[in-house]
Amino acid sequence: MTDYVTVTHEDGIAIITLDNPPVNALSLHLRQPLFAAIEAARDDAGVKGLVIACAGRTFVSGADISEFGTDRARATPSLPELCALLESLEKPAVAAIHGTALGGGLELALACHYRVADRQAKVGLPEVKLGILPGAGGTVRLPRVAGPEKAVKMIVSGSPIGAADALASGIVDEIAEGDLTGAAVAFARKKVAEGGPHLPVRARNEKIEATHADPAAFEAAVKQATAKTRGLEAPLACAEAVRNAVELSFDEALNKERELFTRLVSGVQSRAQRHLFFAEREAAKIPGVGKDVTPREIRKVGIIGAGTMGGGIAMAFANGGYPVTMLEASEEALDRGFATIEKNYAISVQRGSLSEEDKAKRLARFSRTTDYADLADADLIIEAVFEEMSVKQDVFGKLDKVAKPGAILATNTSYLDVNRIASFTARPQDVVGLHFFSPANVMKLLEIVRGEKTAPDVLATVLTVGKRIGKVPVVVGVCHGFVGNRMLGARGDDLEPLLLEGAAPEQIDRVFTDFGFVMGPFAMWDLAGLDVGWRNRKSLGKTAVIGDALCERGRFGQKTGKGMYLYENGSRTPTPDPEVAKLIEDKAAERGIERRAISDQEIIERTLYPMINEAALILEEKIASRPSDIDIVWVNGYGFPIGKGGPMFWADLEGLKTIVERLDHWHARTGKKVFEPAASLRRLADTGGSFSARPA
Ligand code: T1G
Repeated sequence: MTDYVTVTHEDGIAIITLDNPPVNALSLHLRQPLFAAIEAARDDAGVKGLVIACAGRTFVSGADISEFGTDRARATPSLPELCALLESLEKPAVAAIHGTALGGGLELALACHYRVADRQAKVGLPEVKLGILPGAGGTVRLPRVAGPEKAVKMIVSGSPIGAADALASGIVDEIAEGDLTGAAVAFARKKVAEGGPHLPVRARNEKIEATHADPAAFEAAVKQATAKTRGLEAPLACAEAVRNAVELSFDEALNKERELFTRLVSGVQSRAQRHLFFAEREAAKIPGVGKDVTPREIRKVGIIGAGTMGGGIAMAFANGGYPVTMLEASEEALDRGFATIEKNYAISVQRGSLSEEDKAKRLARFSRTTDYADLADADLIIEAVFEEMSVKQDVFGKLDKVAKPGAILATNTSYLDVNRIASFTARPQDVVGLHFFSPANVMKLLEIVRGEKTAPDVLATVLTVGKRIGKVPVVVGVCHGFVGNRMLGARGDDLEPLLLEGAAPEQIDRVFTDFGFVMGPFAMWDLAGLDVGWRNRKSLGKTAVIGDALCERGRFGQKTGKGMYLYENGSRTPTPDPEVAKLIEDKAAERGIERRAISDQEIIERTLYPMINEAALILEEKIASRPSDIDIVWVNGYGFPIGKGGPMFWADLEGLKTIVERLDHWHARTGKKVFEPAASLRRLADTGGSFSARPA
C-alpha cells in the first residue's frame, strides 16, 4: 500500500488506515489507494469485515477543497464512486471516527454499514459554508439514519454535532470506550458473527417513511432553517436536496443532489466562500512570525474598564475559559459593569444558548478590583478605557509600574496611534493593539494592531489566544482607523452629498441591503447613536450638514426614538420620517444644490468604489499584509456578504478597470480625494491585473 493508506488484518477484519496530513482530506492521491484497498478487501475471501480508520488528529475532514475547480476533483475514483463501492459490499464495513468527520468524511462514514465514534468526536456536513451542499450522498443518506428533520437542520446550518448527539440521532452506532480502532474491530467482528445481511444506509427507509406519514416536523424544520438565507443559494439548495430524499427514490434524489452540487460549485458564491475559507487561515500567517516562534503562556487576564467594550471583552475571555480580573476606578462602576455581564448571560440562558451550569462556571472566572496592584500577576492586560490619548497615557504609565515582566499590555483603541501608546511604557515590545468589535463577546473580528516595536512572540501569543476565544484575528498596521474603520470612513465620505443631491436615506440603505449587507449605513448610524459621531466631529473641529442638524434636534437614533429614521413606540424598525426629508431638502436649497433622481449604481460607485480605493492605499502602505486579509476584516467585522467574498474579491468581480474609470469620473466631477485612484489600483487596472492574482 502507499503511505497514504495502510492495511492490516486482525482476525479476519481488514483495517484500512488513511494518513493524509493535516486533516485527511480526500485528495485524489488518497482516493486512489483507498479504492484499491476496499476492492482488495472485498475480493479477499479471508476478509470477513472492514474497518476504515484514520491516523493523525482527525477522521476525514472532507473532500480536498483545494482540488475544486481542477481536474483532480472529478478524477476517478470520485468520492461518490468510493461511497458506491462501500455500499455494494456484502461484508460489514465500519467507520472508526475520531476528531471531526466533516463533509465528505461523514459521507464516507455513512456509506459504511456502521459507525463507531470516540466520545470527543464531532460529525457534520458544513458544505453550505462553502456555498455548496454535500455532493457524495450526504443529503440522501443522513436523512435515512438521523431522520429528515434532524438532517435538514444539520445540512442547512452546516454545524457539527457531538458524538453523544450523533448516537442519539442514529448517525453513530456505538461510542467507543478506550481504544477506538479496537472497538471498531470488535464491532465489525460482532456484526460478522450475527451473520447479516448488513443493510447499507441506502436501504434503510423507515425514517423517510415516518416523515411521509407525518411531514409537519420536517416542514417546520425546513421553514426555520431557511428563514434567513440573505441571498445565498446554497442553504435553499440544501433544503431542496433533503426534500428530494423524502419525496424521491434514493437514486433519483442522488442524481438531483449531483445536479445541484455541479451548479453551485461552479458558481460565484461558492468561489467566494471557498476563497474566504482559505483567506481566514492565511490571515493567521503573519509575515516575520514563523511557526518556530513560541507563544507566551496566558493563564490570567486583566481588563481595565468595565464599560460596554471592557465588559464584552471580559465575557469573551471568560467564555474562552480564562480567569479574568476586571479593574475600574470605583466599586459603583464595577457594579454597573457586572450587572450588564450578568444580564447578558441571563439572556443567553433564557434563549437556551447557555445552560445555568455554564453561566455559573463563566461568572466564577471573574474577579474585580479598583487596585492596579491586583493585576501584577496577569499575563495579558487589555485596557478598554475612554478613547482619549491622555487617558491611555495614564493607564499605560500605571501598568508599566505594576505589570510583571513579560506581561502583554494591549490597548483596545479603535483608531489611536498604538506606537504612541507603547511609548508611554519602558516595554514597547510587549505592547500591542487588540481592537475588538462591539459587542465584543459576539463579533468575530479581532484586529491585532502591530506596533513598530511589538515583539514577534507577542503577536504569536495574541493570535493564539484570539483564536482560542473564538475570534477571527487579522494583523494590521498602525494608522487612523487601521483597516476596517479606515475603509468605513471612505465608504461613508460621500453619503451626505448623496442625500443633498437627491438620494433618500431609505434608498441608500436599500442599495446596501440589496447588495447583501445586513443593514445600510443610516440604519447603522441610528443603531450606534448619531451623537457618537457628532461628539467625535466636534473634538476634531469637523462638521456634518445632516448629522449635526439631526443631533442639534436631539435626534440621536434608536436611543431617542428618532434619528435619520423614526422608531415609533420603541420599535427597532426604521421608518422614513418626512421631517428628515424636509430637513435634507432645506439644507440642499440653502446650498443651491439642484436635487435629482440618483440611480442605485451611482450610490454603489460613490460609496463602495472609494472603499476599494482606500484598500489599495492600505496595501501600498502595508497596513494590511494581503488583499484577502481585508476580505476577512470586512466579512467578520462589518457584515460584508460572504457570497461576494469580501471587498477585494468583489472588486475583482466588478473589474478594476471599471472601478478606476468611475473613480476618475467622480474625482473629475467632485474633486474629492476619496475618489482619486491609488497608483497601485490604476496600475492593476491598466495591466488587467486583479487583487486575487496579486503576489502575497
Ligand atoms: N480541504 C483542503 N484543505 C483543508 C481542508 C479541506 N477539506 N480542511 C482543512 N484544510 C487545511 C487548512 O486549509 C489548513 O491548511 C490545514 O488543513 C489545517 O486546517 C463532497 C464537497 C477540519 C475542523 O468544510 O473545518 O467534503 O493553512 O487550520 O483549526 O460533500 O480545517 O495549514 O496550509 O482549519 O484544526 C467539507 C473544512 C469539504 C471542513 C480542522 N469539509 N475544514 O480545523 O485546522 S467539501 C469542510 C475544517 C466536501 C463533499 C464536499 C477545519 C477542521 P494550512 P485548520 P483546525
